[in-house]
Formats: sequence, structure tokens, C-alpha cells
Amino acid sequence: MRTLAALVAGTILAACSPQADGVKVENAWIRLPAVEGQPGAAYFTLQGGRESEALISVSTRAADRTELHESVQGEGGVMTMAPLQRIDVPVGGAVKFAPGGKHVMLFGVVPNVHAGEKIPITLHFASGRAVTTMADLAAPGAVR
Ligand SMILES: [Cu+2]
Repeated sequence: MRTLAALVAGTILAACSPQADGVKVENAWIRLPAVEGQPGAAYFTLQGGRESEALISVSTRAADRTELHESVQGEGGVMTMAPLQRIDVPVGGAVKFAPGGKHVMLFGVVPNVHAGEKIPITLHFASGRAVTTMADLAAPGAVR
């Protein structure tokens, strides 16, 4: 039994180690659109690893297509969204995606996803690493 436990522990460690030094993705959630056909948005916090890294894209089966965006205040205080090609994640730093700031725009949200469920999203980084995490699906207008 002792041998089996050690073997299992070793397997778990081996499975975790590739991401141990990389960026961690925390508190991922998706805000569903109020109206079908409108885009949704995904948010999360990136915790920098031991090397600088950059987020370049996000994929999820919840949406046909995604874009990295940042909400910015334009002329006359009107909020607009600007696309981002990459988002740098500094060593040891945190980058928060949240309503009113950086977000992942989800176009073509599939109809069979509902608030209260969880769905995997995969974040792709410039180094070639990818991190998959479970995102909570939240109702339109939800704030966290
Ligand atoms: Cu947007």
C-alpha cells in the first residue's frame, strides 16, 4: 500500500510540474450575454510565473471566436473597446481581467450554456504554453 501511495503521489507531482513555473490562472468566469447573438466576456486573474510571459489568445467551446480587449475611456468620456494583440504577465506580477478593464470578448456564444455551470477555457501564451481552467458561467450583468 505504501508503494502504491508513493506511486500515486509521484504521478500527481509529475502531472503538475509542467505548469509549476508558468503563469497561473485564477478565478475564471464568463459573463453570458443578455441577448442571444450579443458577445459575452471572460475574466480571470493571471499570476506571473518565474519567467515573463504574454497571453496571446483564449479558446473555449462556449464561443465561436474570441478577442482580447481592453475597455478605455474615449472622447467625451465614452467607453470604447480596443483590441489587444498580447498582454504581458510580468514575473511575480498579477494581471486582472475584470468588467470595465481587460476582458476576453466571446463572439458567437453557443446557446446550450447556462449560468451556474462551469466550462473549460484554454489560455495560450507566447512561449507556446497553454493553461486550461474551469470558468464559472454567470448571468448577464453579473459583477465579481
Ligand atoms: Cu470587448
